Amino acid sequence: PETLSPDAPLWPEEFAERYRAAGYWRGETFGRMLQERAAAHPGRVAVIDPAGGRRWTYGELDKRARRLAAGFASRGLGKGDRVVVQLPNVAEFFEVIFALFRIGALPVFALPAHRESEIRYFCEFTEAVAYVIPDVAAGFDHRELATRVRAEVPTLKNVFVVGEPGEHTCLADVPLDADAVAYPEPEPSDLAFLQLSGGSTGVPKLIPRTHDDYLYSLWGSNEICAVDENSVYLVVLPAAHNFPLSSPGSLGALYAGGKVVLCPSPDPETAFPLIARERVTITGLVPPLALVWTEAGQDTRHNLSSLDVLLVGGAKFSEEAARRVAPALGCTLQQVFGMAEGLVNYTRLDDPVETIVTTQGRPISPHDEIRIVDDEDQEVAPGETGHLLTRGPYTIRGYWRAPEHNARSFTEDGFYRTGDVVRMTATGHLVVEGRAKDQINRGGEKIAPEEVENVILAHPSVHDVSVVAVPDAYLGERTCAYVILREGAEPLKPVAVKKFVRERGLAAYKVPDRVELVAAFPQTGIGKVSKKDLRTAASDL
Ligand code: J2J
Repeated sequence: PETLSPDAPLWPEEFAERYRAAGYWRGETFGRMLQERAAAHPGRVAVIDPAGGRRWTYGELDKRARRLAAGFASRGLGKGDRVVVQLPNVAEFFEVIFALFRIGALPVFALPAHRESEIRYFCEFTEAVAYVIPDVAAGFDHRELATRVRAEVPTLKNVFVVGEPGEHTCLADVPLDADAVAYPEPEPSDLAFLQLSGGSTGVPKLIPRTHDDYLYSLWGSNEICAVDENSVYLVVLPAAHNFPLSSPGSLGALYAGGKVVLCPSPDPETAFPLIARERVTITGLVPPLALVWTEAGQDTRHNLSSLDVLLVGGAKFSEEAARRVAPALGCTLQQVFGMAEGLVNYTRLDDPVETIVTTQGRPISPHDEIRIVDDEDQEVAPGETGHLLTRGPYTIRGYWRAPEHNARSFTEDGFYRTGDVVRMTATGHLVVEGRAKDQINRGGEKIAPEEVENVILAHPSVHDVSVVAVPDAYLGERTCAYVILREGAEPLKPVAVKKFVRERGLAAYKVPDRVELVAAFPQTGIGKVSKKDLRTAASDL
């Protein structure tokens, strides 16, 4: 029988016991973890934010988190409350999430690129009580968006702003004396936060992760990526994304007592001087960025000699590109194939080069169960390609408040249907061969076609729409929207469709790269739109 929390299915007790007995779930929480690190080495630097030249020690980060936790608690935030956190790569990100971890409130990890459509949905669906934003980031005023969303979402009482608050609350005004307010602490088996799924449906699904399971994924990753107290992790991708957060990411580095350096933008001009100055040892990139860094690394004047490991993942990294990384940047490449739902695979640092450049790694844990199956859920022969299903000590048993999705996305015995098509080599490494889910992977940024289609369908001139992936040399995939206009409708320029999507408040990376007007869609045998034929057509554009 499954252990059911009201909001999400968790691990059945026999599995939870097994993971505890194996020593994977150590009974820690994020709040206590940071407190212990701060007690052990208060003066060691934890977070470096080049903006304002800030260097917070473990002692300072912990003190800030405890003071902010007291302030949040005094404003009525508490255990189980959802708080949408949307911050760029700034030090306050860690102050905020560790404060929320302490009081047991659940950060909902929005990305900086998200706009009104996504944010309103996160706030509404999670019944968020608070929303944390920067004032202006990348030229966008988040305060105005927050004002509109707050007017529409009755649960949303607080908007906390890093910077100039406008009509909202300045985050700097929230902290109180750390002992000013008493609050109950979360248990290790409690939810710690809600992470976002890449999505293949009309609205993004939310991924409930517990302290126990996520902390295991961190120290498990640290062992595999050789992260220890001497490691310096550079956060290049958006800090809230699962990859830079946990594989092994900023939280892995903090777990190990290492340093986290925040990179305000991912280009080599910004990142390389930071690597040289802070002696960065490890970072993670999506494939398109890895290509740019490889190019730039060949003849850079910056000293990158501290860099030991470059993780590349989030989308398939081509073998030829993978071969160029180590020579150009003078570090070891580590491929990582992970997902916010759980399972993370790494090539090992001592794997032969051929394995590192031709596979996407093998699971963190001996208790990660892998099944590769055909369309009828039957296991394929060893080495054959099939659908990847997985179950294990840090892979969720269900999405948050989504019983119908869960019936489809999980097997009856609790395996997660990843939607990825893979094969396993004789050494147990996985090779990603494709994807069965209706998702577009635009250089690591995931797009659910249905979400974009729903927005375009709202245009009065549009009769029908289908969004598909187009192969792209740089991003791997780009998006193309095929549009059928209503009879008698004014012809619609492709730019007008893009503008419409943007104005509806969708993140910029979801705006179709290309729009094609057509009279009809190719159909499958049973009269459904054939996305396969559309993709073939799109690849010839
Ligand atoms: C091919 N496809 C990959 C890879 C992810 C570490 C690294 C990445 C993510 C991530 C993550 C891939 N080759 N190397 O959370 O902790 C595609 C698969 C997968 C989906 C998950 C982490 N690495 N993918 O990308 O939740 O399709 O997590 O199912 O964003 O990205 O996306 P996401």
